Amino acid sequence: MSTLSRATIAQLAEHLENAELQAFDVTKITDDYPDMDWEDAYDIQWEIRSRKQARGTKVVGLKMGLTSYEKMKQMGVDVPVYAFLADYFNVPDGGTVKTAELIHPKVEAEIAIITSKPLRGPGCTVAHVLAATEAVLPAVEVIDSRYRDFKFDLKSVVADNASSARFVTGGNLKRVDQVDMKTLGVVMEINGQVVATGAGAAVLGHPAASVAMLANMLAERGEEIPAGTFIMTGGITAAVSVKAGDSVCVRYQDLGSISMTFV
Ligand code: OOG
Ligand code: MG
Repeated sequence: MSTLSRATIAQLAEHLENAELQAFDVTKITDDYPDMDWEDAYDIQWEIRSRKQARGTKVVGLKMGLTSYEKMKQMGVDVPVYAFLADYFNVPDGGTVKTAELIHPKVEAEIAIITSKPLRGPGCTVAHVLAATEAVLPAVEVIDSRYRDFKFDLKSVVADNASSARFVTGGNLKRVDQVDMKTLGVVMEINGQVVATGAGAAVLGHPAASVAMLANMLAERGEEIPAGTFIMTGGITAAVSVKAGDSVCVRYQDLGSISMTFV
């Protein structure tokens, strides 16, 4: 059940998308719409997605967020969320991220998969996800909440496309039977210093559980995960703030490393 009118959803989508495109921060939308519900929040996110697609932007993947206890603790929330990845979010491995286009970026080490078959909930499990995983690969997400000081609640962050801003992928692509996503270790370095470490199990016990949850959440809107979808399963550690001049390198057990420089 949604509570907001179509006109309000369209207006909030435009407001949040402008904040993203022009890199200015805004107050959280639940301050003005305290009664908005989950469906309203996802309606706004899907409206932002439609606005981008209408301009020719391609959706190149999906992501889960707030899937690790570190992240939930950092942000003071308790339920995972999903969002979409647009083509222009993608930065090549070893590339540069322009901080002038962002508000207050943070980096996250994630494990990503590419599906080989469609996944449809409800009732999607880790087993279904493993059987439908074409490949496992490393990814680093650059998040950039449009909300002032990264202060938000779950509905506000869902509407804001879960803070999605940029992502880098690359490294080595492995078949699902060649890696153990659960014990897979990651080491994040900024300017050569280790700033965070973790393992795949930080993500809901197993990164594939995050994808199963995505399929089950999409099912509530009658949507599925198509075959061939790139999915980032969520930050393993708390997100780390970065600024112009920083170089980030994340090393993944068995999957190589990913790096980028902030300018
Ligand atoms: C929301 C996005 C979280 C993740 O991987 O947990 C996310 C936020 O923390 O701003 O992408
Ligand atoms: Mg993330």
